[in-house]
Amino acid sequence: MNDTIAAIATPYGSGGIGIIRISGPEAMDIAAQIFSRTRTGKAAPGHLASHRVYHGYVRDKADIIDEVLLIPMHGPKSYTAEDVVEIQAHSGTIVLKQILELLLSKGARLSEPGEFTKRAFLHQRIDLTQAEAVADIINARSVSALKFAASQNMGVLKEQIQILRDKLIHLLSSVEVCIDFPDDAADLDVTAQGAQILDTVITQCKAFIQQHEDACFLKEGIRIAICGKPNVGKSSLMNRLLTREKSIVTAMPGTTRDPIQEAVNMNGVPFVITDTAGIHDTDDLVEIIGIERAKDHIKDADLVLFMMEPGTVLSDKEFEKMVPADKKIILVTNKIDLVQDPEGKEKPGRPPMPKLPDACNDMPNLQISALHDLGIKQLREKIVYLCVRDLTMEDSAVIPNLRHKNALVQTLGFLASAKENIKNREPEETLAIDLKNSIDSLGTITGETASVDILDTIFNNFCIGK
Ligand SMILES: Nc1nc2c(ncn2[C@@H]2O[C@H](COP(=O)(O)OP(=O)(O)O)[C@@H](O)[C@H]2O)c(=O)[nH]1
Ligand SMILES: [Mg+2]
Repeated sequence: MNDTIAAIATPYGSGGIGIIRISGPEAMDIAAQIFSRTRTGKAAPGHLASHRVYHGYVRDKADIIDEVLLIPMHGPKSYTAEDVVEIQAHSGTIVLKQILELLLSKGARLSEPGEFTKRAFLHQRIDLTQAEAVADIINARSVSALKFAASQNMGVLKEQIQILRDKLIHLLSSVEVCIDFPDDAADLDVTAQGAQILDTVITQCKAFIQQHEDACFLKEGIRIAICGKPNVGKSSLMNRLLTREKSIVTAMPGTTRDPIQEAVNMNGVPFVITDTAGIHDTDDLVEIIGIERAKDHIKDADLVLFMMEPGTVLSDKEFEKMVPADKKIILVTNKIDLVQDPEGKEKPGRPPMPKLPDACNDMPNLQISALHDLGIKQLREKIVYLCVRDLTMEDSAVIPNLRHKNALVQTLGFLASAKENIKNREPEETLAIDLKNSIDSLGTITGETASVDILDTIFNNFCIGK
């Protein structure tokens, strides 16, 4: 962290403004070397006051590269907690590159991915959960994902983990008193007090894990698989839900072979929808593979849309073969236009409604026409309702990510062992080891005890300039 880094912080391409960011001990000096207040080259002010906006020009000797705004921020009141300068230039690939190259020629180093945020973490301006939230905010694909990322960025998860960690640290210090001064500690009932603290921390860790299980799909997307026999209109429905033509629709059965997957937002909730090959008996090798893949997607899905058309007849066995028993299912009868006219009057000579096994009686059952856009809005509402109705999240709720969850599971292991030790009246030294391990394990979440590997994995996923 002894050198000064620079990078283009805004996306490549043309735009209104492009920002170049410099951070490190030489940031002010380097910026002053390329900046002048006037066209003719009146030098930069000797001292760049913090948090002010300077208008001027970036110059390479006599050549003016661009007219810019320059914003110096003295550490620690900056993103990285170091001296930072942001240069707002016109956004074009060439102009930004030229300014960056000029900065590099004056002694700055091109930053690595996520290095600005990593410096903020290493200077303890933010913890690891907040750093991860920065990436989550950038990558958020839905309102809900953004909401949770933003609250994590404000330090909500960090604070809650710290509370648990502090409880354990407090307990550990009492245990250590008992170890060091066994005579004086007779009055200190560490075991009773310890068991109670352990229970509180265990309950909270479990609640966090549950929150991950319940709600991580709000970050990653609820998985929906559309399945059914060939030609019932699965691809047509996929396109309707996406509101664009993604899946190929033809009157020929067996058109969709590879599963087609796409992310979509419904009512601010992210979904990942998969259109699958129609399931039926076939000799076509490609179709057989497609059907196997379809079954995998159905198995993994959080919700299955089981599609039929008028005239479909399904036996118990057939239905079971297509959808595993424990799935959340919405039955969707498509091509309702063949049965009713737009006013809901039955058409003469209409095909009969699908005949389904008794097991389907209690499942939600909707009638749509993917071709004529009938009942799609109701289907969307039903999908969102079924998937998120149980989810009453407070605004300050946190959703631990997979890394946090794994650390919590590991912590629970140490805490369970600590409880056993208390129960079996093992020596205090053993309890102290379990407590230390659980404290360290919680510390990997906030970064207090995270290894270099963990840090690298997290920050390498950032873009350059962040
Ligand atoms: N009448 C009618 N035809 C439809 C409807 N939805 C789809 N189709 C037609 O049914 C055929 C099969 O559709 P497709 O989406 O490829 O079915 P998939 O094989 O299940 O993916 C195509 O000719 C579609 O135009 C509908 O709501 N009404
Ligand atoms: Mg299809």
